[in-house]
Amino acid sequence: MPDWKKLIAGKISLARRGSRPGKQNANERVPVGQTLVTDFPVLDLGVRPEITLEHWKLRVYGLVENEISLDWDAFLKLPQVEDISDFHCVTRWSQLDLNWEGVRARDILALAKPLPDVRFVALHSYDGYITNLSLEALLDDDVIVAHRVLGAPLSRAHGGPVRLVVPKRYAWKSAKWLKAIELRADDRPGFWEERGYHNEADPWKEERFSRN
Ligand SMILES: Nc1nc2c(c(=O)[nH]1)N[C@H]1C(S)=C(S)[C@@H](COP(=O)(O)O)O[C@H]1N2
Ligand SMILES: [Mo]
Repeated sequence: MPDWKKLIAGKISLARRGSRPGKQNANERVPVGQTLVTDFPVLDLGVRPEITLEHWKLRVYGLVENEISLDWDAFLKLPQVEDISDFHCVTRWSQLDLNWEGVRARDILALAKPLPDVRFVALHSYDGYITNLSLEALLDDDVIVAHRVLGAPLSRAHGGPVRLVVPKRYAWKSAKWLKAIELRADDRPGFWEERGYHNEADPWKEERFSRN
């Protein structure tokens, strides 16, 4: 088992650390307080579930007319897109130009026919992780349910076989090992949101913490 207390404290202290002058704004695509990296770090709670393609399923449930559970073949038959976007982690690294391949989250949602009172979503992962988004944020056209990046199948470390990618939010909203999308009328904080991280998480507004 990971040492949760140590992990959580470590992450929060990294995110709280003052930004580094000099390195800031060297590139207008890098939000304030972030430093560019090119090695695509791996970050998570340390539980990296192994899900075979045979057993993998993605469920969409909650306030929907038509609950769905996609298996691997059904998922690959959906319209596939490639989207190049930047990835910003609250622990202050950013990686530019990741070319994600997969299915737009909005296309998957449409299959489930969301009811009119849906305003929020909860993303559930195979490692037990949960994060939340507004419906609006999930429907953005750069939000991808991804199974490939950098020209190769998504590795288990980066959330394979399938993860969510939400480029306009800090990376903790990009749920790895995605298992289910729950459509809700009310918002409910996820793992990090319950521990003081900002509910919206827009890196361009430096929405790191919900309070200072
Ligand atoms: N299921 C799951 N998704 C997760 C996490 C996690 O612990 N579990 N960590 C989040 C955090 S805090 C970050 S910064 C990114 C890191 O993604 P990467 O490891 O591909 O860089 O994944 C996010 N998605
Ligand atoms: Mo993170």
